[in-house]
Amino acid sequence: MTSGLPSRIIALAGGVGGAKLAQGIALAADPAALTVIVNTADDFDLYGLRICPDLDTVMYTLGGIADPVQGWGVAGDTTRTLEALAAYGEDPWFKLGDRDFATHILRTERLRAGRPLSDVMAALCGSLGIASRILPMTDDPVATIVRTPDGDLEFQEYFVGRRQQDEVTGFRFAGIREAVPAPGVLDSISDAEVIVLCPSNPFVSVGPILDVAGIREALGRAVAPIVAVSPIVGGTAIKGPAGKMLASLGHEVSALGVARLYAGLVDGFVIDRQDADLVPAIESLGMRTLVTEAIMGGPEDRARLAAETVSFALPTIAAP
Ligand code: FO1
Repeated sequence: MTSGLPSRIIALAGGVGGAKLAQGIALAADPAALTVIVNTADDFDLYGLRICPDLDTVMYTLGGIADPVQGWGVAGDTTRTLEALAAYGEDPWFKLGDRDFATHILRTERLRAGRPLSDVMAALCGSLGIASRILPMTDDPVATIVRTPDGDLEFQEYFVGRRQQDEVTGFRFAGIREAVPAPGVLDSISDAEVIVLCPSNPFVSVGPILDVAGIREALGRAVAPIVAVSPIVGGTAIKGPAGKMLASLGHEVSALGVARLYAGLVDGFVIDRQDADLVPAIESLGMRTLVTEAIMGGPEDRARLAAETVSFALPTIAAP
């Protein structure tokens, strides 16, 4: 491998933050070396279509067509379809662009024809020229339900509809007990040379992936070192509600708070320079630390963090 990075790298990812690091890995290593296992518990139905936000965010990002500002959706997309829906009196609360609609239409048609989600996504990714493998955590329907003082909310109602304002008192992943890993998920974990938990929300992005039957156990058995990148920098989530969730669920809102959630699972933890004072406490959990610039800007920055993260993971391969 010319990059010097391994040829079998696994990333566990949610949406925007996960997609950025996954893109960094694809840029720093051979794109074909990367398999991304993606959360599907944010998936839902809208206008009769199956929407898979995290899978699409990873697909558009690795395909180089993601909106660079939002991180989700397609760059330069128009909203004529939503405008037409609004003219019929609909409230287009979830912003689906016109090109994005094409993804949902085709996916829904193919799912209705009986094809599994993993197969449908592989075909869509192939059409976009993506050399990395993007796997849903499961082909089975799983839905995050967010518990709040006002009652249970479907994930996108909480996240987009109510702008993450509600206090979160817990979660439930409906369907998780019946879900089995998508084809390739367990094999890719056991074959991996390095496994990276992306800087995604530990509760609602990485959490559901770990809860699919057999995945946590496969990670426990994996010969590859497992490293996580903190989604919390300087006591604040880089993006999204992870900080608020840590607080309301009684955890410390810091990289240490996230490291505690991953204790026993990961061998290493990557944190930002701002959090360097947390190194002794994190290492006391039984993991090594890498202190670096953990906030990613553009592709060069993503590739830099990815290369540092994968290289940091590697010494444990050689460890006796
Ligand atoms: N996030 C928003 O905050 N508002 C939106 O209207 C929105 C639309 C959307 C459409 C397609 C898609 O793939 C993602 C979209 N997202 C939107 C992001 C998504 O809700 C979240 O990033 C994830 O579910 C959390 O990981």
